[in-house]
Amino acid sequence: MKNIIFLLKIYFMFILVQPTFTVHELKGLDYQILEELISLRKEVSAANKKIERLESKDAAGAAGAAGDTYIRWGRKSCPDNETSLVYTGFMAGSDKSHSGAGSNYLCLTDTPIWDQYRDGKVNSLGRITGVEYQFWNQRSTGAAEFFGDNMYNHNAPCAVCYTKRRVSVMVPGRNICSKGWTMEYSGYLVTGYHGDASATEYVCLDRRPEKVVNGDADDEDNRLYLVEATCSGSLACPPYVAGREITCVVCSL
Ligand SMILES: [Ca+2]
Ligand SMILES: [Ca+2]
Ligand SMILES: [Ca+2]
Repeated sequence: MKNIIFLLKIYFMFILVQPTFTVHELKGLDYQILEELISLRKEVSAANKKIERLESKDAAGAAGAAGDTYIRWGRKSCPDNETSLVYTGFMAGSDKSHSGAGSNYLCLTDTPIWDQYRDGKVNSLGRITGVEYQFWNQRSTGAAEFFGDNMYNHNAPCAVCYTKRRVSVMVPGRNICSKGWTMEYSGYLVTGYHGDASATEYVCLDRRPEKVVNGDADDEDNRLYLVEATCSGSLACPPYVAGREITCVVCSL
């Protein structure tokens, strides 16, 4: 059938054009069109594949492949603003008397899974402790005026939170976010005691922290304090004020 149509086309072209072309030339023309058609089909196929790739990339983004995580110190849940919980844990770090230990706080999972282990024998001195709210200067109230409850000697939990927003940042010294940013949580800057041997870290403790169950013993191994401005040296005062407790906020965009 295709051959018949092809021959009919040639016949009518001969009639209409009053052949300045030979059959051979027309066949050549047809092959040229065919080649161009094949080439166009290849280009369309490549373009379709490219579109499919871009669409699947978009879908991955929409499904949450992008985003950021942060630690919400002092809480076992994540803010109710389109964030989700990655895991809950115990705030952990180095013993206050150990000068050579890790200086960072960890959000140590509350559901550990073990690999090889050997209990009851100390093989090395890489150690980790929990962390307790100390706030010694506010111990008469347990810093309830800051945190809404008596926190003294209670141990601190933490939560690792995932946000679909692209990036998050902790801003020390403020408790609201800049325009266009979303607040994840706000609170007070905390760290270890300046007189202890161990180095610790400055982190943002939620302004309404929770307590680890049965963690109210006076453990004294790793203690959290509010952070105050020191105005006798290099810190700019104003805007900072001697002895005033510094706020913090975690913002995302
Ligand atoms: Ca404790
Ligand atoms: Ca204590
Ligand atoms: Ca103070």
